[in-house]
Amino acid sequence: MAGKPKLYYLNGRGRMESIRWLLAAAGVEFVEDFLTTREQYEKLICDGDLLFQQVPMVEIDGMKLVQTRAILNYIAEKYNLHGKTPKEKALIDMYAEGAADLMQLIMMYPFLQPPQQEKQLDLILQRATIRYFPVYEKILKDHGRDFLVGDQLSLADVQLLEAILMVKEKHADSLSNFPFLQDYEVRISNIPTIAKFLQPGSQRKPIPDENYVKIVKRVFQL
Ligand code: IBG
Repeated sequence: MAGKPKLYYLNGRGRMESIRWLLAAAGVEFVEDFLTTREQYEKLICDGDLLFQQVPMVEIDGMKLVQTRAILNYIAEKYNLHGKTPKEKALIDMYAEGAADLMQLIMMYPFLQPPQQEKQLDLILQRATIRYFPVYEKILKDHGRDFLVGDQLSLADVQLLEAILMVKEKHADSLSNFPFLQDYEVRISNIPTIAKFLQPGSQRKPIPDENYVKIVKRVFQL
C-alpha cells in the first residue's frame, strides 16, 4: 500500500492550505515537512525535487507534484471530488478558481504594511460581498441542492468553505446578506471529515502571524 502523501511547505497556510483542506475532506492522512530555513529550501532545489524551484510540493503515488492547481486536481480526481462528467469538472474548476482568487487576496494581506493593509482589507470585503458571494448564493438558490455541483461534495465546495471562513476571520458578519451561503457553511462544515479538520489540534494552520511572515521572508529571501 502506498504511504501517506508528504507535503513540503512552510508551517503556515499560504498556497498549501487548500491542499491540506482537500486531503482532510477526502479523509486522507498526510505528513508534513516544514521549511524553516533557506538551506532546507535550497536543498530541495539542489536535489531536483522542485520542478520550477517552487513549493508547494507534494510527494504522492511516487510523484513529486508541484503547482497548486495540478496538485488539487490530482487529489480531487483520485478521491472522487471532481465531478462525474466533463461539464461537471468545468463547473467545479470554475467555481473553485473563483474561491481561489478571493483567497489569493487574503493571502497577500499579512505581507502588506499600513496603509496598504487597510486598502487590501477593503478590497477583500468588497470583492467577497459584491463579486464572489452573490455568485455562489445564486447558484445554491437556483438549483436548491446541497452542493455547488451535482449531488456530492467536490473540490469547489471545499475551496468555497475555506474561502468563506477566511473572509469571516476578517469580518464575522460578511455572510449576513447571503442566507443560502449561511446554511451552506453549516452543512459543509458538518461533513464528518471536514468537521474533524475544523477541530483544534488538526493540521489546519492558524491565521498568519508576524513570525510566519518572518519565516516566509527568510526562506524565499523576500
Ligand atoms: N504557480 C505556483 C503554484 O500555484 O504552486 C506558484 C508557487 C509559488 O509562488 N510558490 C512560492 C515559491 O516557491 C511560495 S508560496 N517562491 C519561490 C520562488 O522562487 O518562486 C509564496 C506565497 C505566500 C503567500 I507564503 C502568498 C502568496 C505567495
